[in-house]
Amino acid sequence: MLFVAGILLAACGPKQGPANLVFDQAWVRPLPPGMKMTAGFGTLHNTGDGAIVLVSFSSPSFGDVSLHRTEQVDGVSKMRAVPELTVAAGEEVLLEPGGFHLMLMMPRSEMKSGQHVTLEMASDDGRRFVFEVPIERR
Ligand SMILES: [Cu+2]
Repeated sequence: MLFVAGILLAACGPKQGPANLVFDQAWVRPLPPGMKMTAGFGTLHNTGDGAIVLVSFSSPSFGDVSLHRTEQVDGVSKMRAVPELTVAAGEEVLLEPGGFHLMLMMPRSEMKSGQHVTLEMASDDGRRFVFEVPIERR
């Protein structure tokens, strides 16, 4: 619990500025047995009055985190890396199965339902946003 409290304090620290990005209803899918990757979803909501351009994604629980988008190409589902994501002021961007998702690779431990994952996002102007996201089967 101390660990979690420390993260929350860091997220509210003076260097961070106002936390204008909310990750609503966020969840991470439990790691399928034997799999080395999973995905995170939720609704990114920019509550501020300027656009947020997300350019970097990371997590202490995974060696590699990136933003992907699943697209249908000639009836075949393909994933593409998305280098940056702009969330306009007041707007929402949905991360959901079959669309945008956070690709979580190289897990550092078993990821089971009921645990939490810390996800970090950084914008092009250097702001960092930190979220505690539950691992849930949905
Ligand atoms: Cu993906």
